[in-house]
Amino acid sequence: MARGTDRRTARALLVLGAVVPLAVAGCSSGSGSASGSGSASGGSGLAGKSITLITGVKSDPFYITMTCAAQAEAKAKGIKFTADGSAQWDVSVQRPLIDSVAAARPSGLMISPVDTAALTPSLKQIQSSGTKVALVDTSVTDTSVGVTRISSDNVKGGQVAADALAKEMGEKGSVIVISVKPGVSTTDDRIKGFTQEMAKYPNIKVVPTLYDDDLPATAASQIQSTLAAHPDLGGVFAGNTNTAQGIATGLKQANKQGAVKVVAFDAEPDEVTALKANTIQVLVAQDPAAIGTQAVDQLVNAFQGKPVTPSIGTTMVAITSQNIDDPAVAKYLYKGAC
Ligand code: T6T
Repeated sequence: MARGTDRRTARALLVLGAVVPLAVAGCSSGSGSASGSGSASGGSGLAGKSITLITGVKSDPFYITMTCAAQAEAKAKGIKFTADGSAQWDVSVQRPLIDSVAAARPSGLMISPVDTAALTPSLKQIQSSGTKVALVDTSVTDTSVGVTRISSDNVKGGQVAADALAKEMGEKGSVIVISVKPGVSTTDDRIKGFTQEMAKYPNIKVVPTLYDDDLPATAASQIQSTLAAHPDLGGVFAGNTNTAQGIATGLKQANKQGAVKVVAFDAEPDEVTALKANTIQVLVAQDPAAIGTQAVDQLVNAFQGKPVTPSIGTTMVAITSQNIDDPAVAKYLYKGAC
């Protein structure tokens, strides 16, 4: 495809989700867990302020990218910054991290709660003790939690995934969604948008969604059993990174790569490799760096008594083999380290 066409494709797709001015994300050193401190002057109202970030899964490049950007932004503002994340997508694993924040009482908490309800009481307690809470990526149902919520428009991302997958499948055949687990705001919204949009394609049958607990090995075996049960399986929507990795592995093991079309959320390095190998056809990439940067900025506003934006949507882009090398797409590719 001609370079000019690539550029038009990328630009057209950049309007996914709310279009907001994006800050340039920077990185210092470190990996998924990070800390650093700066020296805010007393006059800025930021002296002694601190932010802690707790991500969904520490080793996930989506959250590593968010952490790198947040760390750099906090450093630029002269704010002490620490980050940690769950070892896996599980309430019982994330809860002790939240408990330690409750004890440390930082000025600000950025958190990606792994469940829409289970962690709400702890977050409300932290908030009532004076810590300003920013929900980043995932959120909780109780709208009293968080001075700001920053994420992609995940319903929209699911709709885009459905249209892209329907096109890849020639608008016929069976399709399945494999996702993390029920009760996760982001992935629930993706499934909602996907299912609504797929209803527009009468010759595509959507079989019941499967959940892999964010475990690639589970997704790999689920796609293989789905292939056995639905020989006309033409497409899969992978709800996130780990799911996509597992599906790519499972399809390769079944020698079905390229034959069964895959649209996946996110753009971590292994997914990009699978896209280039045509095991995955479309990636709906988010902008985790923008989420991290803007959350720090909003917390700083809260610390300084300035207006805080309660809800911010960050952009996404649909990446294909046609636009993967376009410079406009580069900033949406996730990092494995800062
Ligand atoms: O898709 C992202 C994130 O948006 C979601 O909430 C959980 O999974 C990821 O971290 C990717 O693995």
